[in-house]
Amino acid sequence: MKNIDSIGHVRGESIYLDDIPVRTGTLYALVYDAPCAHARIKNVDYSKAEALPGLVRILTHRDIVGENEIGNIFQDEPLLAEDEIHFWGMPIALIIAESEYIARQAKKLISIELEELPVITDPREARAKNKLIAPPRTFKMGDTNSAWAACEYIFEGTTETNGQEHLYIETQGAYAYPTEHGSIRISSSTQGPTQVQKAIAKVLGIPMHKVEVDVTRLGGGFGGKEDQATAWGVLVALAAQILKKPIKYSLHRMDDMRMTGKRHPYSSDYKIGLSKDLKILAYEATFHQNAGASADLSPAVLERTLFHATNMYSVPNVEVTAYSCRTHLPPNTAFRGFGGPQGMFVMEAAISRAANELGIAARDIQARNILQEGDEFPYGQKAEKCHAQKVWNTTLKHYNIEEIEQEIATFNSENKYYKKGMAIMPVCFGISFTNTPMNHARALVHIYQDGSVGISTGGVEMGQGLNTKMVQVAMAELSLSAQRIKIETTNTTRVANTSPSAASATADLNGKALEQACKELKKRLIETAAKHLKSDNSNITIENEFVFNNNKKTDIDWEKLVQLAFLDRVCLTENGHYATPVIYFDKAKEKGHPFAYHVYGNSITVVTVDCLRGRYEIDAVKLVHDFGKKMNTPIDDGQIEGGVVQGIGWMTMEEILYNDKGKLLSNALSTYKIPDIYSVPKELIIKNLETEGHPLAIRKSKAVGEPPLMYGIGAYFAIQNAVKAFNPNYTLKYDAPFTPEKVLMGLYEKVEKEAPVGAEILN
Ligand code: MTE
Ligand code: LUZ
Ligand code: MOS
Repeated sequence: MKNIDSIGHVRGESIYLDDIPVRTGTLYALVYDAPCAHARIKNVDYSKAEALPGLVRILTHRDIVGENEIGNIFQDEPLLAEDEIHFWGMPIALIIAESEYIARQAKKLISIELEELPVITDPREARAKNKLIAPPRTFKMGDTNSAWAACEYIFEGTTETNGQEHLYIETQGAYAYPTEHGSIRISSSTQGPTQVQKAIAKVLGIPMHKVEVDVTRLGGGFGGKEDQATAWGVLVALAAQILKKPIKYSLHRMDDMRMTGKRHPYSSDYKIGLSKDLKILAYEATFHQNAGASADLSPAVLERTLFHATNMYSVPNVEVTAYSCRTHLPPNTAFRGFGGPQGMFVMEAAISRAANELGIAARDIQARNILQEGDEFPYGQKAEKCHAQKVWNTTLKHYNIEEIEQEIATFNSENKYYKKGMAIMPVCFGISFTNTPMNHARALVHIYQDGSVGISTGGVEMGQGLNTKMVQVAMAELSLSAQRIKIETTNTTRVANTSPSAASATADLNGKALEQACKELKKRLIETAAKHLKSDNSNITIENEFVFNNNKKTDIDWEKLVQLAFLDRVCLTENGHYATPVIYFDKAKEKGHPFAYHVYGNSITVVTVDCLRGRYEIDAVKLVHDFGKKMNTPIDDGQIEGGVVQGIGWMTMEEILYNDKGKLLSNALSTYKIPDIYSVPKELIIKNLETEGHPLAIRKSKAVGEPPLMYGIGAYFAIQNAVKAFNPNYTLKYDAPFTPEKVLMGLYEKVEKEAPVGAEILN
């Protein structure tokens, strides 16, 4: 089935926040944000700005009736700065004007007096100064201390992974207007409507039932709107409450890049020990997460790093510790993979390092340590329905790894200034919010008198194809055609207390709730049919919009059936509720069964490095992915393609830079390079691993949103191998992204100066 949004998107008819027609009298908001990263505010002078014609009001923390607090996991994040600034871009005041242009003019007229304070941007420095968001966490299995003695080889090192800007096409934004009885209605570009509702209620000092949050769809979220859409929603709601006017705020791209958090940079240490026959006997790692100025989702991200520290390998002795370090950067947040990629990079770096030292291929170590059915993860869950070995073998066989390696060797021996490199990147990703209480959802289904169906769920469409999958679920459960089904906006008054659309679990959780609701409605309709046909419920089926009695088609079609039920006063509305069974986690022991299931995959990445320029191309990413019983090929393959390219961007070109004063230097698309059409692998082949699918996945079709991003990690190691092929003196470094500048430096690191490189070409 095609994505139900395709035609609307192509015609420009799909509605995003900025497409909502504005009401008469709408005013425009703009944040006045901190011009430094850490300081005490001595005085802010708004008087010149306030005198500007068309300026309506400037709001500060003093205007807040409720609490000046939007922190979610921890209450450590003021909406508007009070006495102290914690990061460059921290909101200080909200300018409200008759137009965005006037608001921008007014912003220039505000002046501030500050007493600057020391700035920390480095997580290791924060740890040394004991600036932690929360106490560190350790996952432990076996006993690494005694295992080292049994190891033939031990290697230690450090790694760095940088942040990543979400660059959703639609920037953050919200539009609020007051309704009656002191209530407020907000359209928000958020992955978490309930989170926005809750924070508004708290800041405005009103109950949640007075706040209605509505979301049609997002122009991308990628985790950046899981928690960080909240501030903008609260700000416009606050202004609407005070001014009793509709207030709109849609962020300028550069404001969004400056003020919002990104993927967490990590600085990590590893120690890996292997037996003579390359079995990984012990693995230790210490992760320093750069959380930024407040907690946001950092503790949850940190935990997912620990959960994925050993990726798709079985290691008997593991001890991994993670520190969430408070710095003066914008609070970092969820980003596709949610700490998982950061953890897996360190493991792959350790393997790469060991392989290089031993003069073997990384895949010799990888192959020897693949997770097996029944193996225990360091967090206590056992690998069940484990496809790790199958996905590994299928990849190597299907794509003929020996042939790929031979081709690369031949190419490299025949070419002096172009070198190819290859890497294998397996992925094992756990599906469920690691915080067990978040794994639930609801769906509200109305069957209208004419037989058409309206569905509301708690899930947010952000380009991942959720709504199409929800249509497919209802079609299957009610035996209906797609045209009869409409997916409504996501609205807190129709579906309440939702978890954000995240953790790749949205289709599973909301789809299962929807299945539940449809099953109940179908039961009622079958009872109606049985009554009218004077038959037994068990004899009735509904197929292709017709009632069958004892497998014989009757003259009752769907519309007639709904009419009969309506006249019989049968309830044609149902609310389904689903909570993932089986899962639990004991944080005191750091053991449990946190995931409904795991997604497995494996990929081969081949690159060509231009050894004169340091540029590279991704020749191919060939992968085998465990989709389960795939319910929508175009959508799921699209998720893989997008995830792979986003992962390659993180690993190779997207370089977030702050100066030591905490100012974002990569603050625009001219200074922050994201993948374009030329960055896409020349060949991207997706093979479906044939399996049964998983009963806890929606229609046995496994979650696919985040896992593919981690295939992109292969690009780092493939480029590294190509650099090594050109320059044997190059010392392996694990400092992502591997930008063309770093590649060039690596190519000529410690190279003897005989003739200028490329001289013979010039001659
Ligand atoms: N795909 C598109 N097109 N846009 C997005 O914003 N977000 C990703 C992934 N794929 C995203 C996307 C992230 S971070 C997650 S968690 C999942 O989609 C969320 O959707 P799901 O739970 O339905 O997979
Ligand atoms: N969000 C969250 C997530 O709150 N918990 C999670 O485990 C998670 N995992 C991935 C992405 N977002
Ligand atoms: Mo995705 S990082 O769970 O929004």
